[in-house]
Amino acid sequence: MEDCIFCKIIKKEIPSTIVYEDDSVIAFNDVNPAAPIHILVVPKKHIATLLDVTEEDKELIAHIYEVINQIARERGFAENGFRVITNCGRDSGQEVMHIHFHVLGGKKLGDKIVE
Ligand code: DGP
Repeated sequence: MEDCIFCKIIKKEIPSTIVYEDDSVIAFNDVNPAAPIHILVVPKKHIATLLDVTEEDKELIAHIYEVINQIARERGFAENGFRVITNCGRDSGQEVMHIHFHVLGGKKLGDKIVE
């Protein structure tokens, strides 16, 4: 999608620190990290929000969790643990309208998921 910042990252029109890429998924470091490890895992297909996921995306969504699993093991933070967050819509504070999975770790995260 033309005005989508993550589509521009996928097309390499905007630079990012890519940590994983295949035909359907890209993962890169968040520009504004909230933890020592803060990776965004993003499908290359433009899906605006979690509410726009359909039956035809089920393999893609499952694949995203495989990718997260792989990244966590390869980058050495699987054992200590991590958190995966997908914001959806206004109350969540979703800023980028291209579905993405925040992978957070590298320290003991707060006990509360929401403030
Ligand atoms: P969300 O609030 O869930 O929509 O999170 C969007 C995240 O995307 C936020 O943590 C900052 C990150 N982000 C926004 N623009 C860019 C960018 O141009 N590059 C990178 N690497 N991350 C970005």
